[in-house]
Amino acid sequence: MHWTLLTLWLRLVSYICAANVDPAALDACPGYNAQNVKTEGGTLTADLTLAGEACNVFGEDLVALSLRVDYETKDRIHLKIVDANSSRYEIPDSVFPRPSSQAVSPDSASIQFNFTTSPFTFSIYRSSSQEVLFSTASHPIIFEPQYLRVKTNLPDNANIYGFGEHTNPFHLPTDNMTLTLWSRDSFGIPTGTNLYGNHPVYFEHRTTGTHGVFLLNSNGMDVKLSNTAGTSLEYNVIGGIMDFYFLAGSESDPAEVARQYAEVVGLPAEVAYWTFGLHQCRFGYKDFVDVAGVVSKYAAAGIPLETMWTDIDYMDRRRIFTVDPQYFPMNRMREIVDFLHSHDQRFILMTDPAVAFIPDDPDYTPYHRGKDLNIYLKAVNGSDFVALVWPGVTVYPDWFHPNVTEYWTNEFLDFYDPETGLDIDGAWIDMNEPANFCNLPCDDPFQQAKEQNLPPPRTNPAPDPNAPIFQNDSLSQLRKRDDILNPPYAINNAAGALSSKTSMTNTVHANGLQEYDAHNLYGSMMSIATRAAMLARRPGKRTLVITRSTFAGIGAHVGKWLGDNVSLWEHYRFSIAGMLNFATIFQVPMVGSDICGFSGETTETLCARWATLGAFYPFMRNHNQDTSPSQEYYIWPLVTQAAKNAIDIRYRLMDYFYTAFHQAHTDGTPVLHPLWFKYPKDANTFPLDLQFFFGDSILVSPVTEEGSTSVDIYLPDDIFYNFTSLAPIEGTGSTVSLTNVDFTTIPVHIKGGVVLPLRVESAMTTTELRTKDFEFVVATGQDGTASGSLYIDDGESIEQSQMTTVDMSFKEGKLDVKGTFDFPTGVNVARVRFLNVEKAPKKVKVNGKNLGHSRIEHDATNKVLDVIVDVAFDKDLSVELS
Ligand SMILES: *[C@@H]1O[C@H](CO)[C@@H](O)[C@H](O)[C@H]1NC(C)=O
Ligand SMILES: *[C@@H]1O[C@H](CO)[C@@H](O)[C@H](O)[C@H]1NC(C)=O
Ligand SMILES: *[C@@H]1O[C@H](CO)[C@@H](O)[C@H](O)[C@H]1NC(C)=O
Ligand SMILES: *[C@@H]1O[C@H](CO)[C@@H](O)[C@H](O)[C@H]1NC(C)=O
Ligand SMILES: *[C@@H]1O[C@H](CO)[C@@H](O)[C@H](O)[C@H]1NC(C)=O
Ligand SMILES: *[C@@H]1O[C@H](CO)[C@@H](O)[C@H](O)[C@H]1NC(C)=O
Ligand SMILES: *[C@@H]1O[C@H](CO)[C@@H](O)[C@H](O)[C@H]1NC(C)=O
Ligand SMILES: CC(=O)N[C@H]1CO[C@H](CO)[C@@H](O)[C@@H]1O
Repeated sequence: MHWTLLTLWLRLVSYICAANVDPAALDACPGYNAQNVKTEGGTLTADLTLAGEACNVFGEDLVALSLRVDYETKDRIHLKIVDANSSRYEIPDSVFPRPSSQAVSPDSASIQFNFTTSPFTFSIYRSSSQEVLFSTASHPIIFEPQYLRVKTNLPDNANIYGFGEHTNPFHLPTDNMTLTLWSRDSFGIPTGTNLYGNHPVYFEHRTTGTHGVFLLNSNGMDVKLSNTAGTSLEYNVIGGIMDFYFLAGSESDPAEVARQYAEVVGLPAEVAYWTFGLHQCRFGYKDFVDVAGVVSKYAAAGIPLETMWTDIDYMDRRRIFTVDPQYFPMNRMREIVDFLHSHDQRFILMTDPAVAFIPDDPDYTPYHRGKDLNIYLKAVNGSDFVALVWPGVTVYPDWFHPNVTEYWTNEFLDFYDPETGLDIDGAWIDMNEPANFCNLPCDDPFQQAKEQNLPPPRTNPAPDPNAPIFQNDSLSQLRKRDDILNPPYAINNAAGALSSKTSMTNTVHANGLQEYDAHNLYGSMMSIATRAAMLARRPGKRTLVITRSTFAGIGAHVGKWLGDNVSLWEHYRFSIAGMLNFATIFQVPMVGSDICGFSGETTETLCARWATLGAFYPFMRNHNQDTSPSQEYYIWPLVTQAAKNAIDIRYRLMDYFYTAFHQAHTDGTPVLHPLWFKYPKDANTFPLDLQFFFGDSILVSPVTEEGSTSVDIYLPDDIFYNFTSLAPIEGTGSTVSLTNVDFTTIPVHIKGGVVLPLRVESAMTTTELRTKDFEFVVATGQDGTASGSLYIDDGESIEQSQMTTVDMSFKEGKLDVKGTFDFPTGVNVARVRFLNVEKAPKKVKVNGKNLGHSRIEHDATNKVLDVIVDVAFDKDLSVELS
């Protein structure tokens, strides 16, 4: 048989196998017997030996395994099963540093490991209630060279959240659901397919508590949720080892499991204050005049633009670390960056990993420097592996290579040099799955580059190199495997074969690892290298790096945008679930979706609604595709107004959100919360993914249908306040219909029980915003009290020497604002507004002194008491009503 035919035939057979393996056949596998069980303190070890005749479903069953269980903290059990006879691929510690173990005694632990010996099955249960959280009972473990299976029983209608990246509902259907983890350039983010990033973690919520399970494994996998023969969750993994972290979570506070997950994957990086400002981007800005024009037009429309971005258009023939000399000449681009910086605005550019492969062009030095340092990923025969990306034929940096950090950092220092190059404020990295346009078998990438017209020639005329810009400046104001290309168990990769549209799985890293194992880490490793390069450019300052492909733990380094979506209502709605996955579960809080949609054609009303929803994404960026019509906010009057209204709310809340982000960086508390995080006993909240909390207390409930001005929202049994009127609304645990929701507004409620710190007004830049006075809004809860906190620092240094940390609390008619005021804010507390106040009090004392009546106003309709305080915000403050 011809070689390729044989391969095809084998591939076909393997697909059929994967598709047709009867779950019952897997459950009939022999499993393992546990022997030689030893316990010492919080550690248990055992030998596992195959318990019967091998079933060899996707290869030969390993005969001997080793089990090790560690009670690492009182809330975390680490369970590891490896091949007893030889070492297998495990994620290198350099990429994923393991959390340290406190080696606690099982007696003090809130979850317990339990097991049977023959066959070996295990369960994890809650110590307090003995409730079983994870159990492999009646599902034997299968461990073959390229197929690992672990399956747990779940309660009926289990509430499972996480795994990813995916475009499914936040509350995962348990009915016949396959979640595939294999980084993929997934244009259009089709529902039910594997997307860019890989986060093998889930949280399960019950009215009795919330726990989490993380499988530390970077190999391709299918996670299956099924309702046939009881509800179950099954891991089908094509390599690596079984390396589980079980997180106890808590019986009352769902956010606890998020904090425990952060202990395993790392706390999210703190970002600079400015990064919460508005970002504008598109693919298809034609030249520098176009880019400058967008900046001017935002200014002219009075919409606060914080950061201007440019996609690959700026590059010379789409080669990284170049500018097109005619369309985006360096001197004019530098003028734009200088202009932005002199107006307290910022600039960000796209950098892809793939380096144009043009050995005969001595002028393209980024290629040659990489070649000299030998940092390119290698094909099996040892030559540099070539792929096809935007510039045509390319090579990929190997992020495991010992010289790669030097290479990448130097290219950044050189091209982004503030004196001679482009002084960017953040970095945007893309195509790092890594993406490859070459169709398998990809035996002639040069030919395919021609067929695909890569890089495409520019069709628009070049601009006048001296064209004036910024005229309307209103701002001046390694292991041998049988088949590494087509393993016997074919995961449900939407791109087909594992190597399709990416690097070949048999390519080899400098440390000997193959892409088969390390593929899912590529984008994360590029992220880490890029952050290091950015920190080298501006030592000591926080940076912003936004990536497409991710792996567990990457939030400690970078942020993420949700990829190439479409201007569809479905994607507008989905963006909330996508964001909740990253911000709430995966510990990647700096996340957002392309506002108004990346591809396709947005409508005025969709873009208006999306501008308002996007104001509550942690990362707020309008971005679209070169083939789509422009969608900057100033294009339509309705969108301009919608954007202004929502950005006004966001900017006034920016210190509240910055405080939430600081908290996330400190202990892993999520910056966004699904409703069930706040109402864990209210089962009505479990499926909700069209409403969410921005920070702890701002409930966002967008309109979700085209053309509609109404929306049915759920209000739990609690007190809420209309953010605009500040009037109280009693939630009763039922649906409330909101009507006449204008296209320029978005329903926002304050959850009772909070003292919110707000800036009294918004501003055109975040720098200006920081000069505005504060006001406190006291929104009491059902028990009549309220509390909150506020953290302020210089907004950009990694190490802070002066910080203002304030706690606000209200009870029995008295608001106390107490803390340390080391960071000089230079602003006042202008006023305090007390909500749900029926009658004006007789007296109001500020710091113990009576306040004149002219400074007190009571709005009986909305029950708001407005107290003009006007004191410097540099010491403790009390406001007493009597
Ligand atoms: C592996 O190790 C076990 C005992 O640790 C032994 O019984 C077995 O024969 C070894 N060899 C292979 C190929 O599994
Ligand atoms: C622990 O496992 C044993 C053996 O299967 C079982 O009898 C016992 O009920 C389990 N304990 C808990 C709390 O699940
Ligand atoms: C399960 O889902 C797959 C893929 O979507 C589909 O082909 C299959 O028919 C479904 N099976 C059942 C029992 O619904
Ligand atoms: C600048 O203003 C002029 C005159 O008002 C107008 O024709 C032009 O389109 C504006 N340019 C930009 C980039 O806004
Ligand atoms: C690193 O780069 C140097 C050239 O500067 C080269 O001699 C060396 O071989 C490279 N290291 C590796 C491991 O390729
Ligand atoms: C290695 O293989 C690639 C194709 O996979 C081929 O283009 C290249 O010429 C080979 N290099 C050597 C040194 O054989
Ligand atoms: C909030 O108050 C504003 C101003 O009174 C009103 O227009 C809006 O409809 C109210 N929103 C909700 C959700 O009740
Ligand atoms: C959910 C959804 O509509 N996905 C679509 C996104 O766009 C791609 C490509 O245009 C479609 O294939 C998906 O169905």
